Amino acid sequence: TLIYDNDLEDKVLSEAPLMTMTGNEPVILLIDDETSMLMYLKEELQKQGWMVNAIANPIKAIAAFYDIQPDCVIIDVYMGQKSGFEILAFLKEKVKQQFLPTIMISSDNSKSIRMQSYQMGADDFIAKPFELDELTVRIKRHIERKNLIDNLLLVDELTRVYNRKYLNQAYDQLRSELIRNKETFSIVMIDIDHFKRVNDTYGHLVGDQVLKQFATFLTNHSRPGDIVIRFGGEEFILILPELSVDESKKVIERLILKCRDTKLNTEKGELSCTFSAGVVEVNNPTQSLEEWLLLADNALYDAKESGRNQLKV
Ligand code: GH3
Ligand code: MG
Ligand code: MG
Ligand code: MG
Repeated sequence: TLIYDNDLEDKVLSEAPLMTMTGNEPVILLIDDETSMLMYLKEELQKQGWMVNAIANPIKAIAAFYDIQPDCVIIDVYMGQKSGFEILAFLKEKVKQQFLPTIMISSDNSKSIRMQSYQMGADDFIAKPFELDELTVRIKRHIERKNLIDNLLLVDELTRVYNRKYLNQAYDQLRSELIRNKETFSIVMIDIDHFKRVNDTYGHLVGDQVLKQFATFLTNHSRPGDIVIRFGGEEFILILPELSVDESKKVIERLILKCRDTKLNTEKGELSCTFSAGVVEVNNPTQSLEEWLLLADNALYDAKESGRNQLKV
C-alpha cells in the first residue's frame, strides 16, 4: 500500500525528535512512506541499541539528512512523490568519497528493481516481507564495515579539513602535553550563523560550497600547529595549542571581523557569512574531551543567544 499521510508522518517526526550522534550508538535513517512499516521497524531496530530516525516523507528525509548524519540508510523503493532511487542518487552524490551503507527495501523483488538498486550503488537489497533477524544481522554487518572504514579516515570529505575522529586523537596528544609540560590549549567551537538560510535560499549545493570555503578561510587564517576540524554540519572546532583563553579570544575576535569581510565564491556569486563561537581553555587533564566540548558548546549557545556574530567564554 502506498500511503502518504502527512499527519501520521508529522506524528512520527514529532514523537521522535531528530536523533543525532550523541553517544556511540549507530544512527540509522529509515525512509518508508508506509507508516505502519516505519513504526514497526523503528521499534524493532531500536531494540538493537541503534538510534533510529524514521521518516515517511522522502523530501523531509533529504532535508534532515545533514542533521542526522546516519551510519546506515534504509530506503523503501516505492514512495508517493519521490522514488527511493531518487533518494539513493542524492545520497550517492552527497557522500561521494565517504562510505555510507545504503539498503534498498521493497516488496517488488523483481530482478530489474534489484539490478537498479545495485547499479545505482546500493550496498544491499532486502525484499519485503523480510525476516527481521536476517535484516538486523545484515544492517549490523554494514555498520561494522562503515566503522572500520571510518576509522581509517581522518579527513572530512567535503571540506578537506580534519574530521571529528581526528579530534579525539588530537585531544589525547595535547592532553599528554598538558600533563608533561603544563601546556594549556584552547578549544573553540564555531557555528556558522543562520546557515539554514543559505541552504533555503540557494540550495544545498551552494551550502556545500560555502562550507568548503569557510573551512578554507579557517585554515588560511590559522597558525601552523592550529588544528581545524569539521565537527559536523556547519560546526567547526579550532584547537589552538599553547593559547590561553584570553589569547584565543583575541585571535577569534580578529577572525570574526575578517570573516564578515571575506567573500565566499559560489556558483550563485559571492556570499559572506558570520559565525558564533565558544571558547574553553583546557587546563586540567582530568576532564574529558566531552566535558570540555560541553563547556565550549554552552559558551557557543550563549554567543548565539546574545545575537550571534560573536564569541563567548
Ligand atoms: P544558527 O545561527 O542558530 O546556528 O542557525 P543555523 O541555521 O545555522 O542552524 P541550524 O543548526 O538550525 O541549521 C544548520 C543547517 O546546516 C541545517 C542543515 O541542513 C545544514 N547542513 C548541515 N550539514 C550540511 C552540509 O553538509 N551541507 C549543507 N548544504 N548543509 C548542511
Ligand atoms: Mg512504499
Ligand atoms: Mg549548528
Ligand atoms: Mg548554525
